[in-house]
This record gives sequence, C-alpha cells and structure tokens, in this order.
Amino acid sequence: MSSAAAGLPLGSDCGEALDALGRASRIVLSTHHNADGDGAGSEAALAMHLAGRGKHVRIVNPTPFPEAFAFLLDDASRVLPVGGQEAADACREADLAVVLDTSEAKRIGPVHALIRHLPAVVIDHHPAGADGISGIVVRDTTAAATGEMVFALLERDGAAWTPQMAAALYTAVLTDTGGFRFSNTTPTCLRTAARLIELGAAPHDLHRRVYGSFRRRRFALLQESLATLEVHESGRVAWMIVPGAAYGRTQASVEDLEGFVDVPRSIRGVEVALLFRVAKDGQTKVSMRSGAAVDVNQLAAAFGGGGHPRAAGAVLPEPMEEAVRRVVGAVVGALAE
Ligand SMILES: [Mn+2]
Repeated sequence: MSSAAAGLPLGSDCGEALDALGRASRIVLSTHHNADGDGAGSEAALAMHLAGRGKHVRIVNPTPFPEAFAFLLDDASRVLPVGGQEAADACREADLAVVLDTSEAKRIGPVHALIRHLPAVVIDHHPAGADGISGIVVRDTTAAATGEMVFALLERDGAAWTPQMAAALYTAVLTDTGGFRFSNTTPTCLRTAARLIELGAAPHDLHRRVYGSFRRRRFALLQESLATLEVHESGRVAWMIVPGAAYGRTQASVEDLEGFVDVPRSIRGVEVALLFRVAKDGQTKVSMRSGAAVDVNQLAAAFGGGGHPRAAGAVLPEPMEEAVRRVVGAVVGALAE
C-alpha cells in the first residue's frame, strides 16, 4: 500500500481488509486475552470509526475489557462479556469479525468458537504462529503496535478523526513501546504519535492515565516481589517472582503487574529479564524480555508460548521452583550459543 501519511508496508491485504469492513454491517471486534493498551486502544478506535460509518459494532474479548483502558471507549455498552447470551447473539448475527493484536486462535480462547463461522479480518504486528485464524490477514511485524497499523488503515479509509479516536491509538502506541522507550520505537511510530497529537490526543493526560494512576495494591505486590529479585552469576539474566500468596492477599489482578518485568530488565548488564507468576492449576507463567542477544520468541516457543523476538511469554505446566530452574537454564544456554 502507499499510505503517504503513515508509510507503513501494510501490503495488498490492506485494501481487501478495508473492502470487507466497508461491506459489513454488523461487526464483532476481538483481541487476545488480558488485552493490553494496544489491543484495547485498537478496538476502541476501530469501534468508533466503524460506528461512525453507521455499522453495528460489538466488542467480545476472551477476558474482561481492562479497567485501566476503559476510559478509551466512547460507548462501554458495546463491550459484551464472553459467555453471555448477548455476546453469543452478537456473534451469530454478525457478518464480519475483526481480530486485533493477535492472529492466533488460541489467543482469543472462547471467542474463536463464537466467530469461526464468520469471515474475518486479522490486523496484527506479531509474527505468524502455528494456529492462525483464517481470513484476510493484515500483518506488519515492523509496526510498533497494532494501533500503528489501525492508524494507517483508518487514514487510508478517510477516517473522520475525533480526539477520542486519536487518544485510543496514541495509547496503543504509547503502551506497546513502553512509553516510547523500547527498541520498536521507530521514526514511523513517532510520526504516527505526532499525527495523533495533531488529531487531538493529549500526551500528558494519557501518560498520567496510563503510568500515573496505579492502585496501591500494585505497590504492595511489587514490594513483596522485589524480595525475590535475583541475578544469575553471569550477570546477564535477572528474574523476579510474584509470590502466589501475595497475589491472592493483595487482591491484585494481572493488570497490576504491568511493568513489573521492567525491574529485572533495568539492571546493568542484564540481557534477558524474566517475570514469573503462578498461573491456574499450579502452572507457572513467565514473561520474557530481551535486548538483542536472545530471541525470546523462539525461547518461549520451546515452552509452548510465543510473542515477539524481544518480548514473549509462556505457561509452563510445572510449579514455580522447577519452572524458574528450567527457564533460567534455557536462557543461560541460549546466551552461551
Ligand atoms: Mn501489540
């Protein structure tokens, strides 16, 4: 494509995707479980754009719409809880599904069964996985955020921008770049952000809402997690564990853990940072972050997970201690290669 405004290499599927969106009248949007600012912001902006075109739009996610990003929605009644009758009805009556920020069926969990009969448009910046959702796939792994791709699509579609649409996509780009700090912070993504500010996104306000509005319980949890911080003798791997008991006691949610992995990551000399937490049924979830030395997407894939080369995750079947030993061992091995 040739979106002069965005300069994104979205490919020929971009036009096909816009055609499908243009033809549809009842559209269901979804994103991966535990939606982040990118998934939530992309959904919010696309919902506003499509509703503005007179479409009937509903958002059906595998997990509740994140409370921290609810302010991005112009109409919260469009969000329907999965498992409810309204969500089932919306999916049955829809003529198009749009999946954002993932292209893998397993990442949308129970939503996949609800939308698999529908034609689908997938907009994603992750590398293709083994379990791809079939449909028109618009993929750009060079995009910092799915929100950057949605911006390019909406520009090409001649969107009638509102400050709230701009804010939603600015938040998507802001959060997926860790506040414009990570290696995916490109000139293109900063140009996108600049354009979104011109369209009405307020950087100071959005930064405060995203990074300056944490609940106290987050810090209670961080306090206990910090006590587990360890650095491997090589100095190149560091990890932190979110104690299971503290997790329950502080009544924290997964949203409260946002940014925890930045603690081990920010230690001098550390190339791979890991955050472990208890998952359901005694399993262990690990989030991985890497500099340039190791492709953690490959590493996570070896444990049945995935993500990006520099940010990935996996769920291991074993309990904490064993999972930590196995993952740290694998990272040390990868660093030695
Ligand atoms: Mn993303």
